[in-house]
This record gives sequence, C-alpha cells and structure tokens, in this order.
Amino acid sequence: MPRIVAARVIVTCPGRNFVTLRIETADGVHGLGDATLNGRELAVASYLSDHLIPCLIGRDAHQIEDAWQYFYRGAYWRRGPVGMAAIAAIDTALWDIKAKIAGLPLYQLLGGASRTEVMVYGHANGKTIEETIDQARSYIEQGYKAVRLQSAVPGLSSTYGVSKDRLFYEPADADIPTETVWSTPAYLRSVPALFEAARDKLGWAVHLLHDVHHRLTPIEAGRLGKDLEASRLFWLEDATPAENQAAFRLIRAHTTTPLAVGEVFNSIWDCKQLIEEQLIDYIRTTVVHAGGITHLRKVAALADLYNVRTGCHGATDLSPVTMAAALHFDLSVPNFGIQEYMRHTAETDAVFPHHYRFAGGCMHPGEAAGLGVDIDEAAAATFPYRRAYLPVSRLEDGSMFNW
Ligand code: GCO
Ligand code: MG
Repeated sequence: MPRIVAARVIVTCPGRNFVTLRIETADGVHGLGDATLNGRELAVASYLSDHLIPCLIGRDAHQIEDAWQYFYRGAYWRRGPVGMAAIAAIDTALWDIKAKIAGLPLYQLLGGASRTEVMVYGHANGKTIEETIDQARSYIEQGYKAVRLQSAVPGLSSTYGVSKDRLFYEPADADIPTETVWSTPAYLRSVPALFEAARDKLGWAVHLLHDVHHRLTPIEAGRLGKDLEASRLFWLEDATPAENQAAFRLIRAHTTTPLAVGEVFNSIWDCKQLIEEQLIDYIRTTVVHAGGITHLRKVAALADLYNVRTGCHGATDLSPVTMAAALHFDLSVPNFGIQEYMRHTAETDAVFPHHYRFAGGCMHPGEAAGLGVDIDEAAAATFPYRRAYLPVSRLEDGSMFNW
C-alpha cells in the first residue's frame, strides 16, 4: 500500500493568500490539495497541521473514502467551512496521488471524459454600463461563450464585482475589512438596464450571467428575476443568502430566470432541499469548500436526479490546485453546466505550474498523471502570508448587511 509518511501545509501569498496541503507517500509520490478559505486562511492551516495531519501519517493513501469518513465523522463537530476545507485538501491530495500512481489524468479515474472540453465564463465589469459592455466584448473576442456582467451601481462608492484593476479582481484587499455601503433600491434600478443594453449591443449568441452576491430578500429577488426575463440570463447567482433554503420557493414562484447558488455551501446538507425541490438550476459548490472531490461527486449525483447542473465557483481565491481539480470533475460529471474562470496573476501561476489550458472559451485539465498541478516551494517561500480580509457591507443608515 502507498503509506503516507509526511504531510505539511504551505502558506503563500503570490498576490493573494493560498493554503496548500502536500501529502507524500513512502515511495515518494506526492499529492496536493487546496485548503484556502479567503480571509480565514490560518484557521484552516492550523486545523490541518494541529488536528488532522497527525492522524494522516501511516494511513493507506489509496483509502480515500475511508479517510473522508474518518475525518468527517471522527471530528464529532461535522461540517462548517474550516473543517470541510481541511477535509477537501486531504481528499484532493489523495486523488492526486491515486491518479499519479495509476499513471492517468484524474478525470480518467472519475469515469473518463463526458465531453471534449469545459465551457467557462469570464468576468466583465466596469464603472458604467458602456465600460462593462466594452469589457464583455473583449472577452467575446478572446473566444468566451459566456460572460458575467457586473456594473457599478450609480450613487454607491463601490460595488461588489467591480474591480479597480482591469484584469484581476481581488476583493480581499485590506488588513482590516474595508467598509462598503449598499442600497438595494439603487441596485435593483440599475441591473435590468445593464442587461437590456448588453443584449442590444452584444446580441443573443453569448451567455450572460450575473451575481447578486446574497444581497436581496426573496421577494426582491423574484422581482429582479422577472425584470431580467426578457434578457434571457444563463443564470442569476446567489440572489439571497441561502441559509434558508425554503426561501427559494418564493423566488422560483415568481420568475423563470435560471437560478444558481452554493459557492459558500460546504456540504450536501446545505443544498439538499434546494435540489430535491428543484428550486435551483445550477449548484455552485466546488472542490475546496465542499469537502473535496469525493463529496462534490455526491452533490452532483444528487443534483443529476433533479435536472440541476453544476457551475463550480472559480474566483481567484480558488487556487490553481482547486482549478485543476474542478476541471477534472467538470470534464467527467454527466450534469456539467459551466465553470467560472478568473485568471490568476503571473506570480500565482509561477508558484503553481500547471497543465490546464484555456482556448476558445473552454478549458481542459490536460493529460498529465494526477491533477496536473504542482507547487514550486522555493517560489512560494518568497511570498509570505499577508493578512487580507474581504470587505464588509452596511446599509446607508449604518446597519450591518451582507457583503
Ligand atoms: C464569485 C464569488 C467571488 C467571491 C469570492 C469570495 O462568484 O466568483 O462571488 O467573487 O466573492 O470568491 O472569496
Ligand atoms: Mg458569486
């Protein structure tokens, strides 16, 4: 058996923080898992180093399901973003090792390719509707078949999804959280105009997406969905905070705009009702935040029974290790929908050399054995951890709100 003899956590900040688990077997095969939880990185690093790694040493690296169950059930305190990101890292690294030993790209162990490539969507944003549409046009020129549109809300000093930097959107931008101000009425007035203009200027061949980022109540979300119906969105994302899954019944009853949710979920229990009642169209949980490949496959299998497709989260805080794992998953899973893709910086790409590639609006994980991604530890060491928080949000009267 491939016995696990060593495991360590590598924290690096090549432009943004990443937490990576590296597991090694007695035969010198190593596997990687991403454990990055944006703004709370060191909690997962400690959970792994202080609590999980001691129980990993000596185990059979091939027993992935058993390891998953051991760490999930064995904690007694199940689920939660910190614990599930740590389990995800172990799970991903073990799949990487298994595929390397098999000499196959991971997707072959997940049932093989169900498609030739994976459609991705890019992020277009701007301070005005015109700027956002111009950006979308440049994505379309690069071959993208799907683009997410986020435009600054007139009257607000900053808006979720609208970056200072053209290419790389990084919201975790401060040593102490940046305070932003939110106005639902201003937002609801601005979004339908953006999509009407986008359809007018960009036509109907491109898929358009939008992320509400958990800012609405169910009835407000129903109204927005209705207002956007004529623009035929691919999806409306995270319309409300989804702790209350039943709230989606109300949204669903009011609109035929397809709904996506789930980037902050960390287990199948967070989306069970949403899926079983067919309240959503796309489930956005991804490898690192939902217990790894093993657990994500269970989410996808449940979703497949109810015509819900996958749409894995792929913002820049998902490291190239998660990106690679997600692409193997996407290529193999029958009910794939779309994959989010935000480019990492050159520094990040240098720290994580990888085989996945982008061409013509689609991606492929490559044919290297395992995940097809590695970590250059010497390069990683030159980028020490820097505390960085996601912003917080308040209403105009000062009440705390959802960012
Ligand atoms: C998305 C997400 C991100 C998150 C980020 C938080 O749809 O890509 O909403 O922009 O805000 O991943 O860490
Ligand atoms: Mg989102």
